[in-house]
Formats: sequence, C-alpha cells, structure tokens
Amino acid sequence: LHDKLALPVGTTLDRFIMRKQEDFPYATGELSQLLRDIALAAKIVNREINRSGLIDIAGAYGNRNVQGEDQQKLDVIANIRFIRALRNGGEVCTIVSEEDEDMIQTGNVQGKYVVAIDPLDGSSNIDVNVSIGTIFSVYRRVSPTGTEGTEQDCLQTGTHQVAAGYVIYGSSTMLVYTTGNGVNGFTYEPSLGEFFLSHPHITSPQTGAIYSINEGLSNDFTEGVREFVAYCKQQNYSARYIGSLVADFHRNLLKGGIYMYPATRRAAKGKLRLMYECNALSFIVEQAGGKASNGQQRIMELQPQTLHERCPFFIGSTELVEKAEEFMAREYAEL
Ligand code: P6P
Repeated sequence: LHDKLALPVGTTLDRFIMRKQEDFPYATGELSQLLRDIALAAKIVNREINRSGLIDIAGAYGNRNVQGEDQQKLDVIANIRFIRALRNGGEVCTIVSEEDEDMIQTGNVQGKYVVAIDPLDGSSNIDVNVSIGTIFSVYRRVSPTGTEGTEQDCLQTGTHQVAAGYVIYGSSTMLVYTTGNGVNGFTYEPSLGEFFLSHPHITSPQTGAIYSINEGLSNDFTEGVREFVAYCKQQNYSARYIGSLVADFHRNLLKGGIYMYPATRRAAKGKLRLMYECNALSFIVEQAGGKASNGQQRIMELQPQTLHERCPFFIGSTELVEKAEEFMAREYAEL
C-alpha cells in the first residue's frame, strides 16, 4: 500500500523519513534521528560554504575571519559540524572521519550506530568554486552497547551498511541517500531551511556514454585500464572529469556513465578510501541499479583491514563497469 501512496515530489525530508520509518514495524526511530542529524549538519555546512568566499573578503587582511580567529579550512569546519551534530544527536557511538587518523568516540556509549564520513571531499575545489560534497556511511555496531565503539564495529564490509548517502554542494545543494530500499534525492531550499523530495526513487541508466578518469595519469595506467579508456574513445563516449568525486558520481548516476580511479603503477590501491568514499557510493549505485567494483571484486564485499585504506574504484552503469572488468580480467590473465 505504501508504494501506492508513494510520497509526492515536494515532500519534506522530515516527513519522508517519518513515513519510511513506518515501513519498518520494529523501527524505534534511532536511524531516523541519525539521518535528521546529518541533514542538520549539511544545512550548516552549506551555509559555511556559501559564505566562505565572503569571509575571505571580509577577512582580507591575511586569513583571519570576522571573529579575528585564524580562518579554518572548510573541510576542518565541516568535520567539526558533522561530528558535533552526530554527538549531540546521541545515536552514534563512534565516527571514522577522513579528517581524523583515529576513531572518534562521541561518548554516546548507548549509541547503536557507527558512521564513516568524508565531511568535505574535494575541498581543494572550494577555492575555485567547483561543486564539492560530503559522503557518509552508517553501520549498526557489533559490540555491546554501554561501551565505546571498537575497530571491529568500523571495519565491517560494505554489505553491512544500514544507510549511505552524500550531500552535493553544487548549483543547488542536494542530499541523496539510501537505507536499502531505493535511492531518493532531496533538494535544499535555503530560504526555507528545508530539503524537499525532488528525485524520488532514482534509478541509474544500465549503460551510458560518459567516462570519468584523470587521463593525466595515463602513463601510469595498467594495460587493462589503458585499453578500456581506448575502448571508450572508440565508442565516442564523452570525457567528463570534474575532479570532485561527488560531482562526477552524481552526474553519472543520473545520466549514466562510469567513474574510475584505478590502481596505477605509482599508487597500487588507487587514491579513494574504502570506508567513507567507495562503500557509501557503492551502496547507493547498487540500490539505483548500477555496479561498483575494484576491477575484479564487488566493492561492498571487500573486507576492510584499516580505517583509511584505499581501493581501486570503478563505479556507475552496470554495463560499463562490466565492460571495464572484462578489460581488467585480460590484464590479470596476462599477469
Ligand atoms: P585527482 C578530490 O581530492 C578527490 O578525493 C575526489 O573528490 C576526486 O575525484 C579525486 O580526488 C581527484 O583526484 O588525482 O584526479 O586530482
């Protein structure tokens, strides 16, 4: 029945979360609260990002802001805001952040959830006004409540995610997330301070004609990658590389395409992080009908060994990822 009563475009995020919680008779509302906490931090970070240029102007003498404090980098500010929102929300016991080497204990020892987050990915793009993003992944803790979260709580395979999403701070700010029942996109209206359902039930095209890779690394590409990129050119695909993962991913999710950050001769496991970049986007793309692989294996089945480990990343339309895997398989066959 609920599907028949699919929520109309324009529903607020709060109402959407509440209605979706009703689909889970035993839900007790903690995950709903966690998602609201993330949305709150996203609104605050969105405001900081939009003001950042102005603060620089305002603090024109060196890098001091209007409060006379040293102007912090936006990724540091974003990290503080997301950690504070999750700590105050009470549902999260432990956080793995791209900005912090060690696990962050929130003090909420009764919290049932662990969050892995890249608070502001691609922050080098901020100064040149390129879209940037937050990426997050949510797990249920495996250790007993009443204690601090453990590494074991954090180092779960991506198949154990209970939610994942991203915020893209672009021409408009959007929150896109899944809890394992499809992917929905919400667009932020700053004048109202609300996210509104704008992209219900996102499904990604099964194939596409866009490939995203940093071809500046071509000299270090392995044979399989080089041959797949040549294949894309033979197919007259468009090359689109913003250099901001969330922006490249979001475009391919909606239009079809493949994003690649492969292993290279200089970076044996590529550049992107398994816990808070690859697993989160992999959960979303699979829920939208796409695919995510390290060239050989499903990203979400990789067993993390360390909090910040990297992995080669091929993600997007199923047919393109499978074609890339074919080329990678030839490479391994030769090894
Ligand atoms: P490269 C940004 O630094 C980032 O983490 C992703 O957002 C982006 O896709 C990638 O690195 C760009 O890396 O090596 O192509 O500049």
